[in-house]
Amino acid sequence: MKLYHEVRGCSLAVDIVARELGEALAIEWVDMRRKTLSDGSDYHRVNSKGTVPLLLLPDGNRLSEGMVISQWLADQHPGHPILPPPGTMARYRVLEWMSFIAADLHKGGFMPLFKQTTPPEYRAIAAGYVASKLAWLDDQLADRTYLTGADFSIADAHCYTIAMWTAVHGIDTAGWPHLMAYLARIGARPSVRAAEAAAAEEGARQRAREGRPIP
Ligand SMILES: N[C@@H](CCC(=O)N[C@@H](CS)C(=O)NCC(=O)O)C(=O)O
Repeated sequence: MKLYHEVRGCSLAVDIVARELGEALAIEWVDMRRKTLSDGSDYHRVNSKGTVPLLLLPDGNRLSEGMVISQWLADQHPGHPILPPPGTMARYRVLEWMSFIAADLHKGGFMPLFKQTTPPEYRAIAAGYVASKLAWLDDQLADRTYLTGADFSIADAHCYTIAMWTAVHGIDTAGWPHLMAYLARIGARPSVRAAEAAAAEEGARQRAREGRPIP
């Protein structure tokens, strides 16, 4: 299986989930500024939406949308604690978190901060929105190890990936101690360290190729 991935992209969550499950994915890095693959071809020919993640399945199907890809991967491993069985309330709780992270935190909150075209007045509104969501998240994390309790789930991979964008945007998390502890806990998982190392290596390769200094 092949994962179409971006350095610092939300596709990191899928890579983490795959590594948790012991699924060896081939990674194809997408240049999202140019929307091209390493051979220079147009990424839209793989995903007409032009977004990552996308997973190329063994039967040739292409699956997009991170929260769906992570569910598909987990469902290849029935009984794995990363996603409770279909039909159970525990599974709906995981999906409830996934929706919040994808819609509110990612698209509603961080996306305007990434866009160069966001007017400064709206940037301030988006930053306030992110802060309010993270403050709520911090509160939720006061009494639990992972989002839905004792087990690391696909929602944690997703939440970690998006919440770590605070570092990209210089958002100070010191006022949210439960969130900080949660991110440190997840960041220490071997799956996360490996997925982040792969992205960092690719980031360094890209910067070297483009003649940019490696920070
Ligand atoms: N709804 C999609 C959104 C994915 C998404 O926005 N990915 C970003 C990277 S984090 C992207 O590909 N952005 C490029 C673009 O929107 O053109 C999902 O949740 O998988």
